[in-house]
Amino acid sequence: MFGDQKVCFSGVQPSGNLTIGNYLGAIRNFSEFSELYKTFYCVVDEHAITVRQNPAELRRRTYETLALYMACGLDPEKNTLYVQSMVHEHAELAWILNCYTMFGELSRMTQFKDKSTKHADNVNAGLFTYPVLMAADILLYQTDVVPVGIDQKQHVELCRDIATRVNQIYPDLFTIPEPIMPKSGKKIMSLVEPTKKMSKSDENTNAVVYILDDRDAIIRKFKRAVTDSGAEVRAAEDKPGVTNLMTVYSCFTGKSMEEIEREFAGKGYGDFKLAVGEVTADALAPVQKRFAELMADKAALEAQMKKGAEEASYYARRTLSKMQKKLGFVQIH
Ligand code: ATP
Ligand code: LTN
Repeated sequence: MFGDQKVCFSGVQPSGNLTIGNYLGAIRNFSEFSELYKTFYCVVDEHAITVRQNPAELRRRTYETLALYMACGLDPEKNTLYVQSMVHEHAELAWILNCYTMFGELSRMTQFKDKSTKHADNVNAGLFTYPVLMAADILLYQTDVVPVGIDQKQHVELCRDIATRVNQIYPDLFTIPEPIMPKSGKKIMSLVEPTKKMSKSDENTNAVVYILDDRDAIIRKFKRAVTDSGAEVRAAEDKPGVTNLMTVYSCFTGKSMEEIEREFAGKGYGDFKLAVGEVTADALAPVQKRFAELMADKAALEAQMKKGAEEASYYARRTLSKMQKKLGFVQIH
């Protein structure tokens, strides 16, 4: 809460081309909070450098992620859209919160375990303290709700633990946030290994449908998607491939799993996969069109970054300075 207004915060890393997992699990759901909440949506470039990035690509993707926020329906007049590194309070609060986070807690984070296995040559301290920076992002804005996919739930829970610990020493300093996940789409799976999360950093581009993929690529990837033995379009635990495609179809059409089963009864996987590709391409076409228009005006995106950072700083500064004062840091105005 800031004053009497509830706050919603979320972030996406500019660490690769955004996927339909990012879209269905997170970004698509952001706009539903715009009316009732004060909303902050951040492009978290400081999180992205926990794995090596090419600077030119990181810069380009930062513009693209901001443009995608807007192309997915976030109006910059109703939402604060900005880039994390342009608001220095994030890194400053993260340092302070590091001193209130336990080594053991961070060691238990599954994302750290996964990423340190995947990037075994670069298990840097930033990868380890990544969730602390994320806690700083959230707590700086006295956030009530954090819309995320299920893979981020553990990080939001750690953020709650950190905030509770700080509040025990300095009462009411932070609002305790709640993770919010969509009913359907909180974990879209890889098209090649449907027991693994679809991830924008997957090297196999056939496993991933990107928001910006063209119609042919989308249809081709779904046609090639790994399905299970049998030929029935039916959701089941032992049919992760088909179940995942049904989830995507359900997210884009609003139909329930039962309705989908009925619709494709007696039809083979081929017809079904084509239908999933078509609804996905149809849903993404307007986002792609708007994205292209926004990317054509770099100056407008930069003006938006500047405005967003100024808005965010106003709130971030208030929380940071409250924390610093409690800690005993000298403040001279
Ligand atoms: P990376 O592969 O680089 O770790 P990522 O694809 O997991 O990245 P993030 O920037 O870490 O993407 O995530 C942005 C948001 O998208 C988060 O809220 C995350 O939970 C959500 N998300 C990411 N992948 C999926 C997925 N496959 N299904 C549902 N939600 C997802
Ligand atoms: N860790 C998140 C991105 C992220 C985030 C946040 C999400 C950084 N800071 C604050 C919600 C709130 C991820 O998706 N990997």
